Amino acid sequence: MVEQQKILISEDLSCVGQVSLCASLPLFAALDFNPCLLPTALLSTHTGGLGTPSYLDLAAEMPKIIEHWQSLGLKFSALYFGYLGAEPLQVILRHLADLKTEQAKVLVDPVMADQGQLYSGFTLKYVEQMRHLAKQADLLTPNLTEAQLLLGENVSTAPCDLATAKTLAQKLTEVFSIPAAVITGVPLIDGTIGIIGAEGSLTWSYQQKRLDGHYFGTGDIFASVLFGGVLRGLALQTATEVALKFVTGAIKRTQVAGSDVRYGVNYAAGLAELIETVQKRQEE
Ligand code: PXL
Repeated sequence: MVEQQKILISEDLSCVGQVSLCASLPLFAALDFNPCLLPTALLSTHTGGLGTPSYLDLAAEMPKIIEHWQSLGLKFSALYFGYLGAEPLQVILRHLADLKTEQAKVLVDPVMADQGQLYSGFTLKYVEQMRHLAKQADLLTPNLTEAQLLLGENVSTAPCDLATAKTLAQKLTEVFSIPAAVITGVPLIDGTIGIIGAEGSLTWSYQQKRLDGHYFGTGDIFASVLFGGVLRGLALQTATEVALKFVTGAIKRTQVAGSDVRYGVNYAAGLAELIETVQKRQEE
């Protein structure tokens, strides 16, 4: 048996709703990683449609956790950053060098906005701070609104043409001097939703039919599977395809069951197939 790679996952723990840690942790474990957690906040639920959640910011605790890890000589070769919050983001920016090895791979999912609007509690100052973390990414996975905010462009939910979306993805890699970016949830002119990737001079896209409704946690699930796939050795474009298929399956299962979507999508039923797919694509 080879030793499992430890991965640092830093984002909130929303206790109900299958977003953030509640989704990333089982996904990375299923993909054969050893998940190490740096929770940024503890919430009773996510912030989308389940009333007003309790919210405990963990920024004061995070440095103590990191300090203990330093006494153990713990550093990570893979780091995943999702929903952080203003103070936790400062802690991460201050301590990133203490947390990562020299060759580490870093995914930054700059969770802060969607559909043209900042999430509640996030400000333009947060966007500015997030630009600093974006520069540290090996892979950046914003949705369209987050990409526009990071680039300081006008935020628009109007459909894009594919060429413009590809330029946007490439611009992210150039402006932040990073190897790769994947933009999710891009409404395209033909009525489909695009996932647009840029890695060096290569760009690609996947399009799918727009699925009705808003599904919480799907961005977190997508980014986790994407990063897990890449760390397992899949090409970024292949990992994008695998992650997209996994998320689409989870949404479809949830629709068929008629579940209350505020409680998240049923990704768990797709885990066995995901493990098999990643294994197979790894051997290609
Ligand atoms: O899935 C993104 C996310 C993460 N964390 C919290 C959220 C959301 C989206 O609503 O509310 C607390």
